[in-house]
Amino acid sequence: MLRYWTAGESHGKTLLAVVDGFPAGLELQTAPIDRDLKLRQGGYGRGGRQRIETDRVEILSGIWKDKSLGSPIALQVINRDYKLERLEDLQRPRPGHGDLTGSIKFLGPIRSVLERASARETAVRVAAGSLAKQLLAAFDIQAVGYVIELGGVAIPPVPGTALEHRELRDNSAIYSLDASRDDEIKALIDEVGKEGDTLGGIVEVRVEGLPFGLGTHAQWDRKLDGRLAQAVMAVQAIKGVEIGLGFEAARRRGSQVHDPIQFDEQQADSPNLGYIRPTNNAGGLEAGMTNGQPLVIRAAKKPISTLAKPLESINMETKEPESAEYERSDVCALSAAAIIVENVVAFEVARALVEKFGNDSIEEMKARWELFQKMARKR
Ligand code: EPS
Repeated sequence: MLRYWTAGESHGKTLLAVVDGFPAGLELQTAPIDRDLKLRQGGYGRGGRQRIETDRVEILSGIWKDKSLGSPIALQVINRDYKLERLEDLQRPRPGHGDLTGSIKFLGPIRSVLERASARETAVRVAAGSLAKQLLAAFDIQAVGYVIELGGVAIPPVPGTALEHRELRDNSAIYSLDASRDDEIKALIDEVGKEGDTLGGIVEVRVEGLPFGLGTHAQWDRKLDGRLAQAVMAVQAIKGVEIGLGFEAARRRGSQVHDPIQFDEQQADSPNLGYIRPTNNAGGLEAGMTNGQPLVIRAAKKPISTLAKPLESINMETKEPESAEYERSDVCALSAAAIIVENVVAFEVARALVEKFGNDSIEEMKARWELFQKMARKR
């Protein structure tokens, strides 16, 4: 089993992820992880914290001569803005944050909850996902996330491969696939920021090169669509997840939803084994398993809950009405969410990959992948 946990507070000493069950023998690089960390810090609308931090990963264990050992891999991203011991508590909980509920649940200070609830923790989730992407890349599986809607303004995705999408995304200040819309969206973020407000939106992740049969129909907690939904929903501020057509499928007739099955001998050697679908409304998943088509998943992110023009709240001591607390924050972190969701999706796909092909060594995984493709081609 491939899994990970994280530790660390937003203004604590460091952020850590322990990745367990990563196969042995894969050459690992820190540069692609650092690139993802930098992307996560970027995007138009980010706040002052990102000018303090220069997130970089350190691989603390599980590696020897640049190759994975098969033992747990500890990843570290140090917080430059370490000041937790000096910070005071908050008295006026921010609506939309974990402040009120967390301080009641744990019978403790708001600070103790907000420090861990903060989206700062996604830095090490990105590091873990980025490591998983190096495993996926060994099988020519590519994941890419981008913004498709911001503050109610649609920026529709364009057709293309994952590599083409990544290039387009990396050329956009918003991380959409259409940089010609950047100025319009930046103006919107500026305007909303001046009003002391925040913006959310929708990101999409596509994963290409997937074989048949990752995940299973056989048990609810091993269905890949369910696991992806959990991983994505567990990203801070995500309030909705859809796969393929998603909610739109509910509005259409069956004939307008399900993807016809065709066969193209020319593609028999690719991971889809030659089975092609003229549409991909299922988003690459049927019965909780990958079906050889690209995986397409979207996530809706609510606007950041720390508002410069705060909403109504109460003072926890006096119970009198007062404006919510304001701490330095971002107007919009949707671009970061495109990177975060890309990486948490990649981790779940990698987890399903090792479940199917084993996680002792990369060499054995590759042999089993080849064998499966050969056997499946005979079906
Ligand atoms: C974040 C770091 C945080 C916030 C943001 C995400 O830094 P600070 O709280 O020191 O300004 O910019 O956190 C939140 C949106 C939140 O709600 O806590 C980061 O690195 O992503």
